[in-house]
Amino acid sequence: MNRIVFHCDIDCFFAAVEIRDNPEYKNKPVIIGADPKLGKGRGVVSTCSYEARKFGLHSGMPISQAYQKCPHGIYLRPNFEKYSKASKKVMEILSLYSEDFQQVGFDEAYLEMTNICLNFDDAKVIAEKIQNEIVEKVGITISIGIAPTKSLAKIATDVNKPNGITIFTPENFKDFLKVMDVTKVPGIGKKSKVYYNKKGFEKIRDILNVPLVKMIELFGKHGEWVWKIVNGHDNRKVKEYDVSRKSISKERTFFEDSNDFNFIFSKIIELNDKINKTIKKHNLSFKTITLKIRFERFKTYTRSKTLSFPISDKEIVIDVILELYNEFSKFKEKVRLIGIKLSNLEENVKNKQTTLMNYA
Ligand code: TTP
Ligand code: MG
Repeated sequence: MNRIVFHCDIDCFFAAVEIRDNPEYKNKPVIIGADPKLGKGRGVVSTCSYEARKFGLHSGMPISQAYQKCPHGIYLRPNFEKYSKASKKVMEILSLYSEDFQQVGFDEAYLEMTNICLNFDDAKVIAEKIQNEIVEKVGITISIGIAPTKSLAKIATDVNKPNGITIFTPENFKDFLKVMDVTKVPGIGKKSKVYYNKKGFEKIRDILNVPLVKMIELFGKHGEWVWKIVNGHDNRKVKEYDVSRKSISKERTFFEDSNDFNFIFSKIIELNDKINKTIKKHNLSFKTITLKIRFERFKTYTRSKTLSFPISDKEIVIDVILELYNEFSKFKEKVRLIGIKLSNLEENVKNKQTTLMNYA
C-alpha cells in the first residue's frame, strides 16, 4: 500500500523568529550566533536568513568568516526561550493534523497522512493549509516534503525551501533523486561521502544503478540502508513509540535457577541497560520502577516503588531494584526469573530544551 508521509521543517528557524519580532529585519541578511566582534569574534553561526545564505553563510560557519563575507549583516545572539515557545506552538498545530505525529528536534516533524489524504493532490491542499495556519498563528514559514516514506519525505523537504511544498510520488521520486549529490541521503554525511566518492558514487543515480548486493559488498550495513532508502524501501512508522503505551519491561528466565547474587545482579544490569536504550531513544522519563522475581517453584512476586518526580537515570533504577530485591535476599529458594518494568512514562520536554541550549 502506498503511504503518504509529511516531513515539515521550519525555515531558517531562529532567524525567522527574530525577523517576525523585528519586521525591520525583513528581507535583510540576519545572522544568529556568536558575537562577530567586527570579524574578531569566536564561535559559529547558528543559522541565518536566506538573504544571508546568498553571501555563502551557513550554520556552523565560524562567525569571523561570516562577518568577512557579510559585514553589513544583522548579527544577533540567540534567544532560546523565544525559539522554544515558537517551536511548541508549531508542533501543537502540526500534531492536530494527524494522531501519528513525531517531533524530531526543535524544528522538524513527521506526520503520517496515509489515511487522512485521499491522494497526493489532496495532500498538497492540506500542506498549504498547514503552512497558512502556521504563518497566521506563529508568524513563521515551514517547508513540507511529501512522499511514500519518511526518508524520502525528508529529502523532499529540502528541494524547495523556504515556504515550499515538494511531492515525491512512487512514480517520480527516482527522477528527483538521480541528479542529487549522495549527501542528500540521510545517513551520508561529510565523512561517509568520502568513502562513497572513492568508490565512484557521486550522485544518487550511481546508487540507483547498482543492485543491493553490490552496495552491501562495498559498504556493508550502511550501504544496505542507503540503497533501501533511495529505492523507496523504508517501513519506519512515524510513531515508532507511543507514550500512551503504559510501560517498558524486560525479563529474563535463567537457563539454570540460581541463588548466586553476583550472577543475578549481572542479569539485572543487562536488563536495565536494554531498557535504558529504549528510554534514551525515545527521550522518556518514568516514575515507577517494578521488580519481578520468580522462584524455582514458580512462586512469583512483584514489588514497585513510585518516585515523586520522573527520572530517566539508569543508576537510580539499579538502586531502587536492589532496594526492592532486599526483601527476597533471605529466601532460600533459587531464582528462576528476573524482570524490570518502568511505568508512568512521560516524554522528556526538559531534555529537549537542554539540547537546544547546547546547540548554538
Ligand atoms: P535547521 O533546520 O538545520 O536549519 P534552519 O531551520 O535554520 O534552516 P532551514 O531553512 O535550512 O531548515 O536547524 C534548526 C535550528 O537549529 C536553526 O534555526 C538553528 C539551530 N542550529 C544550530 O544552532 N546550529 C546548527 O549547526 C544547526 C544545523 C542548527
Ligand atoms: Mg529548519
